Amino acid sequence: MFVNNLVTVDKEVSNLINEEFNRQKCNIELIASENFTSLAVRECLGSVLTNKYSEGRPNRRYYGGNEVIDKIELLCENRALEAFGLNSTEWAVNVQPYSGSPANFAVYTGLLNPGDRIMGLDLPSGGHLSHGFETEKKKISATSIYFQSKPYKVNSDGWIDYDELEINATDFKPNILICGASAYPRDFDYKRLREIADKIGAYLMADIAHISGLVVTKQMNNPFEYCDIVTSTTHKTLRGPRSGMIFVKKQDGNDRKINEAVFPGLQGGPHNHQIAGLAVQLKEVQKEEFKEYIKKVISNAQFLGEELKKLGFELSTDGTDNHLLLIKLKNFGITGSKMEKVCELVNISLNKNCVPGDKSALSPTGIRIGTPCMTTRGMNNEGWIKLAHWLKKCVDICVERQNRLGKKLRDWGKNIEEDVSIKELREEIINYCKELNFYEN
Ligand code: DSN
Repeated sequence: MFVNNLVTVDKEVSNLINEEFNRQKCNIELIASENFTSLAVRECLGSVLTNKYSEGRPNRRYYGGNEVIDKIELLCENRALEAFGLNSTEWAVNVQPYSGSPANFAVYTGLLNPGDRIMGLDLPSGGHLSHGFETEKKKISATSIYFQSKPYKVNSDGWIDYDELEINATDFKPNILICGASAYPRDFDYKRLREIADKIGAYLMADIAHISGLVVTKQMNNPFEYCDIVTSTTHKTLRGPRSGMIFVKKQDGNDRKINEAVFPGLQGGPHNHQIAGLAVQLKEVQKEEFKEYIKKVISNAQFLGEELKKLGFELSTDGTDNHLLLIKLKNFGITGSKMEKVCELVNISLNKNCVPGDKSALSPTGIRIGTPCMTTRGMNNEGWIKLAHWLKKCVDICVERQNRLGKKLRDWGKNIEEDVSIKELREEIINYCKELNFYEN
């Protein structure tokens, strides 16, 4: 007989999960690509659905015993189409991708031949690795190893330069033109992108991983009006489990080609617990409460941006249309790495990020912050104002240490854990976080 309870079976892992629970609870989470799932989604993730193999498509599996799994996957597909307002005669969806990068690779694998061309927003301009990232010296993403890639970029103010994009696309003639980003605070001009794609005979693909919660609630432009393919992760603004989706127009047999690329091309058995969690969340996102939540995610990002500007922060594109802010730190004379480090020590999670004008992706001078997580926890205007001041305090700490100890990271960071101003700020933030909603309250 097996003992089932985690704390009995493995105290070490159980304690680590509790440790992570407390870290999340006592921390201001500003990673723009994260969120806190609902208990309902987590119940699916910890369910018996993880036990089942179901390679293949619903009702056409390579294993027996899938009568329930078929119903779950079909429910998830139907809800995905319904949530995004899509007609099943025109669009198909595959909910089996393990996450966003595998979803994107499956699209290229299904629709292209090795060596064909893709074009997406450059990583240092806010794009994603899986849109073909490579440096001059090295092909970094497999998407640039197996396909030829040439990026387009943002201008010095941080906006996508569509005129230059058109010139480059006309010259390079990608087979797939990709729009979508990981660190772009503005919306996309899908109509213009469609015109460019049509001019060069390319498929237009949107990767809405970051903004799918904003798209599903119609708070941003609708990529489905213009694109042939739309991919997304499901755990960011959508607030679902850690998974991926591919929507594809039923033209040229593309739905079949992409299904075959997902399995047997690239993946094995679908993660059925994730698919069930996604189905639950796709029901949730159709409720008025979720729309109100997303409106708050956006207004909180805009509110925080204005508060930060009052304190001397500079924002790429001077603001945001979505859930994230890209903050330039050059005017303070510090790097993103130093800011990330001090923030981490005071229990604020964010990440260093390239901003327009950065020469080296290894030493970015900006940070990226997002509002989805703390909006989920119910942070109000008073909290966002506090946060703006805390972030300014972190900048001041970085600058003070730099003046006293020098710019070199090793000198600057000497005994940083002992810094009294850091310890005091950390205490203040922990006390604040304990008052916010988390799973048990
Ligand atoms: N790593 C994610 C992000 O932080 O934007 C994208 O995949």
